[in-house]
Amino acid sequence: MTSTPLSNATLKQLSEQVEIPGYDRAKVSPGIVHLGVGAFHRAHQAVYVDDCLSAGETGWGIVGVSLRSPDTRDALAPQDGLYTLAIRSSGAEKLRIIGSIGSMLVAPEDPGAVLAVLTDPRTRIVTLTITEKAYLRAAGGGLDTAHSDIVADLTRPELPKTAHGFLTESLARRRAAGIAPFTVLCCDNLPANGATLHRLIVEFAALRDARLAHSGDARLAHSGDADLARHIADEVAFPSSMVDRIVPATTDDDRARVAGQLGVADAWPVMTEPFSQWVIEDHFPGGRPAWEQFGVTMVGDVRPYEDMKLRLLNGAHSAIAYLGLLSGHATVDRAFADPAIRRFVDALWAEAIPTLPRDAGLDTASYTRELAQRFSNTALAHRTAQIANDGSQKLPQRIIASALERLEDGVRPAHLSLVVAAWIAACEARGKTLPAGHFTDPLDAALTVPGARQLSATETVASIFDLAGFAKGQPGGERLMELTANHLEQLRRGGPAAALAALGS
Ligand code: CS2
Repeated sequence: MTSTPLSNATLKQLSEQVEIPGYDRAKVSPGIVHLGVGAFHRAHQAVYVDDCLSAGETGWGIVGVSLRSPDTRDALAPQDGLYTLAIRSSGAEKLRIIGSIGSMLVAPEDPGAVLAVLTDPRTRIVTLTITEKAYLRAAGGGLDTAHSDIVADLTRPELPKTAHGFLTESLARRRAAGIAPFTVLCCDNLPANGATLHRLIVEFAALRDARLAHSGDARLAHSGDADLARHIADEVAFPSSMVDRIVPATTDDDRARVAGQLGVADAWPVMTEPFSQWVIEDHFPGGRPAWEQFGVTMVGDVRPYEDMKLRLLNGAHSAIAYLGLLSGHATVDRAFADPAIRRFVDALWAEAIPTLPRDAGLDTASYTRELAQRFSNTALAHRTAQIANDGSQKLPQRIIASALERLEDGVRPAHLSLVVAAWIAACEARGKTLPAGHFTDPLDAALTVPGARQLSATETVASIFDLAGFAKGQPGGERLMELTANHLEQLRRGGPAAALAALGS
C-alpha cells in the first residue's frame, strides 16, 4: 500500500475519476468555526461548504475544532486538512476530495487558540456537531449545573472545556471588543436544536453573571461581562437546522480500498451514502454562504422537518439497532432485511406518523419509502452497535415524545414502547449475549445497577425511567412504563421473536 499521503502537493496526481477541490485553497479565509469535527461533519456540512467554495466563495473556510480527542487533527494535519469522501451505494463507490477544512485545533491542547479563532472578526458562523450528550442537559431538560465540566467552566472561564464555556467566553470577548456576535448553528439531532442550545447557553451565561457579580470580579467593569445572559438572549442568533446523512464509522478495509483507488494514502476517509439533506432556519445576521444554491433548504421554521427526521429516520434507526442487536444482526441492512424487523419498522412508522404536523406539507409516504431504500444500502455496513450508543440521550426525541403524544390521543403505542424495552434489554445483554462494552451510554455506571440487583421488569423500567428522566412529569408516563415493562418481560423470557410475536396478539 502507498505511504505517500494525500496533500495539497499530491492532489494533482490523483486519478481523473476522483473529484478534487476546484478552487485555490490558499485564497480561502476562515469564516466558520466548527465544534466537533467528526465524520458526520466531514460528510455533511463540510461538503456543502466545499460546494460553495467551488462556486467561487472565498470567505467561508472552516476551522475544525475537536473538543476532546486529537485523532482527527492527527490524521488530517499531515494531509493539509484534505480527506476523501466515499459515496457508497450498493454496487458503486464515488470518491471526492474535500478541501473546505483549512485548519484544525484540539481544544484540550490549546483552549486559548480556540478562543482566539472564535473571537476573530472573520468568524461569523459557529456550527456544532458535538452529539446529544455534550449538551449537558439534566433529566428535566435544563442545564446540568452539577456536571463537573460545567462547574469547571464557570470557575475558570478563560480555560473552557465545554461548548457552553467556549461560546460564552468568546461572545463576551467579542462584545467587549466591539465585534458583532457570530451566529450559532446547531447541527445535532435534537428537537428545536438551535432554540435548545440558545436556552442552555443563556442559562450558563446567567450562572456566570451571578458568579461574577458575587465575586465583585473586575471584569464586570468591562462591557463584555455585564449581563452577558441578556446580551446572548437578545442579540445572538441560534437558528435551528435539520441535518441528515448516514455516516458509518470508517474501517481499516475502507482505508485500504480508498488508498488503492487514489494512489495516495488517506489516514481517515469518510464513508457515506448518496442521500444528503440540510434544512436551516434562515436567520444569519452576520451573513452566510449561499447554501440554497447547493441543495440546502432555507426555511422560516425547521420544526416539521426536524420532527419527521427524528421520529421516522432516527426512531427507526434506534429500533433497528436494538432489535437488530438482540437478533444477532451486526448491520442495519441485515437487520432491515429480517422480515420480522422490517414489519416492525413499518408498524412503528404507522404509529409515529400521526404525531407529525398535518399542515406542513410533509410527504411521509415518500419519505418512508426513501428511508427503506437507504436502510437497505448494503455498501454502507452501518453497524447496529454504532447507533446503539447513547440511547438514554437519543430515545426521548426519537421515541418517547411520539409515544406520549399517542397516549394523549388515547392510542396504545405498542411499537414505540417496545423500542424502549429493546434498548433496556440490549443494555442488559452486554456482557452476556453481546460483548461487554459493545455500545456505551453516559448513564452506564447507573444503568447496570438494576441488572445487577436482578430487579423485575417493572422495577427495572421504573428505575431506568427515573435515572434517564424519561417522560418526567408527563401525564402518560405511568402508562408508558407499564407498556415498556410488559415488553421487557417478554424480551427477557423469549427474546425478540417472542416480543415481536406478542405484538400481534
Ligand atoms: C443514527 C444517526 O447513530 C445514530 O444514532 O441514528 O447518526 C443517523 O445516521 C443520522 O442522524 C442520519 O442523518
